[in-house]
Amino acid sequence: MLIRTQLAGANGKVLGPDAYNQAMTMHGVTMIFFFIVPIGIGAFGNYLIPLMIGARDMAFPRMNALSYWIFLASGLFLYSSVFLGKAPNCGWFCYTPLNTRQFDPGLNVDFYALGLIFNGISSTAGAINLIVTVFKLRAPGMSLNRMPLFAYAILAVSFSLVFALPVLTVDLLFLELQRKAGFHFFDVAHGGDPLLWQHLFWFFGHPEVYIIILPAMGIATSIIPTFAKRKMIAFPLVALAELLVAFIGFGVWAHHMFATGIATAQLIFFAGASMMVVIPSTIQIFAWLFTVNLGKPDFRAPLLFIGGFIALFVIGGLSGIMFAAIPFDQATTDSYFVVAHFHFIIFGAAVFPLLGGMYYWFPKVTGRMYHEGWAKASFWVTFVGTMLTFFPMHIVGLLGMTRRIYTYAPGLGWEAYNLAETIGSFLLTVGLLMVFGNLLWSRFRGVPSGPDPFYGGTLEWATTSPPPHYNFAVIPIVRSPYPNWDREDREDDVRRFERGQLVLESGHETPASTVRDGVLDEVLEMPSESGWPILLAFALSIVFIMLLTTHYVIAGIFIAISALILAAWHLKEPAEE
Ligand code: HEM
Ligand SMILES: [Cu+2]
Repeated sequence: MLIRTQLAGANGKVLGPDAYNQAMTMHGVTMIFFFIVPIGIGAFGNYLIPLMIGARDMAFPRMNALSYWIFLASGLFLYSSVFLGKAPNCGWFCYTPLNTRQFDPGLNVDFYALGLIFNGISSTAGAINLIVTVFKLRAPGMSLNRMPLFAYAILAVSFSLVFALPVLTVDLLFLELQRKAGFHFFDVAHGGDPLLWQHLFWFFGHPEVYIIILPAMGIATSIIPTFAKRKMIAFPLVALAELLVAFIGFGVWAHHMFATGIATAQLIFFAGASMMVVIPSTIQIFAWLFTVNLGKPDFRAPLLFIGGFIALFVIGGLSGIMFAAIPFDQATTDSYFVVAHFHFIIFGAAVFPLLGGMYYWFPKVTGRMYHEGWAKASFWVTFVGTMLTFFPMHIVGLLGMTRRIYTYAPGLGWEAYNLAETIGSFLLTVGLLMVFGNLLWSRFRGVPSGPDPFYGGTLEWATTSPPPHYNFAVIPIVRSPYPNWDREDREDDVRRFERGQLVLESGHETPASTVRDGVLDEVLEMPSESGWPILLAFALSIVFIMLLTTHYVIAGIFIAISALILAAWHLKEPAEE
């Protein structure tokens, strides 16, 4: 909002150039690494996956805690730079040579590099945890072709994180070694290459955009069947499309580098691959639309947000395909047309399903209903605000406004569009406050919802609202992708509970099953509460602070302490005793 206020008119005086660079960079870095990725896998993934697959917990509960504490610690680490006035100021992709000590000598870039390496540990551990949970902790009978589409989306995201994040970590490591120890990875004069930074960054960066959107696609495939009152059409194709989006996403990174002078003969492959992404994306769009049209849609707030998502995703997707055409990209790269494109995709196609998902699963999380009328109003205000904020950016971009400028001169024909964008962003803010206000109010005043107010098809609706910490009193047996609609099986759960079958009530037990067919394999004894994760996160925070302030000996000591904590963590697992 600071950025938008500064750009509302020509010659803005709200932020000076350095303050603007810090605000713009922190907007991008926070939104990508500390909001949209963690809310997808860390919040929705963590909360829903065990419930949807009929498990009692994630595969590695203590590593899960570690992921959370490192997420928090790395966020505090990075945000301390804001209060020190030394926040990253090089843009969210922080290109070289701007990121070198010669051009950015302060701690700003070191906060960026070390903060993201630190944060990467959390996401990588979280991704591994989700992969093992989805593959090994599904309820008996939940074979891969009966797994919820949300789980497919989360699986695709987690594999993308595991393959993409190490590349970013290496790139950031190279940067810190060049800044602190005089290495020459990106230094032409000593045989390095500034484009290496971009290749490594976007090899991570493009899959990152699918890591952002796939949880949202997973939420859409959960909400649509419930409110269309029918199963998703082409289930296997939609599952495959979710995986394909992630896979193709690893072969397009150089479309961010169409204007760097790389030979066209090389670029055309990336242009072709970028166009190919349309196929799995459109398969999903048509499957969503046909399922709604062939069903009996009930446009309650969650489905409305999904409707908004589809409309904004199509607008953002259409401008995306335009960039795959190299000449068009070379004319518009780094203009506000790009900023418009990725906000339609990120805000429209990722945030809207997240907001719809908050409304959809609110009754499950709290046991209370949100206010439907207020929710519908919050949708329309947010939708109109989104269109007004980001659509004019297309036009002012084509009129030549480049991104990252902290102000502009009058008389270029940009004022009206920027003013509209800023008014839109305030309207959008009102919409978001209405969503959160509704949820906060309903948390205390909402009418009781019961376990299954919308009659959803997946397993989270088969247990109480809120669910007990062990999720299911009796482990459900699954025979279709929509087990909660298999009423007979759910009634059989009660009978099995009375007979004590698959109740698993001694200690911390959860079933494990085979990867493909979901056949009950063994019963796992899960670890119990532990202080090791928070202790390890704390020790690692000291390591990163010492690396930032170049106290390498103390950093070494705390690396040793972290290793000791990790060893102790595995020595005395109470469960085994
Ligand atoms: C809430 C409403 C939002 C508004 C009003 C907004 C506004 C803006 C503006 C005006 C810029 C361009 C800054 C410039 O080039 O100088 C920008 C950049 C950016 N935004 Fe947003 N944005 C919003 C939401 C989001 C969300 C939800 C995400 C991602 C989850 C996001 C990610 C980014 C990124 C990555 C950049 C690029 C920063 C850079 O150039 O380094 N934005 N945003
Ligand atoms: Cu890309």
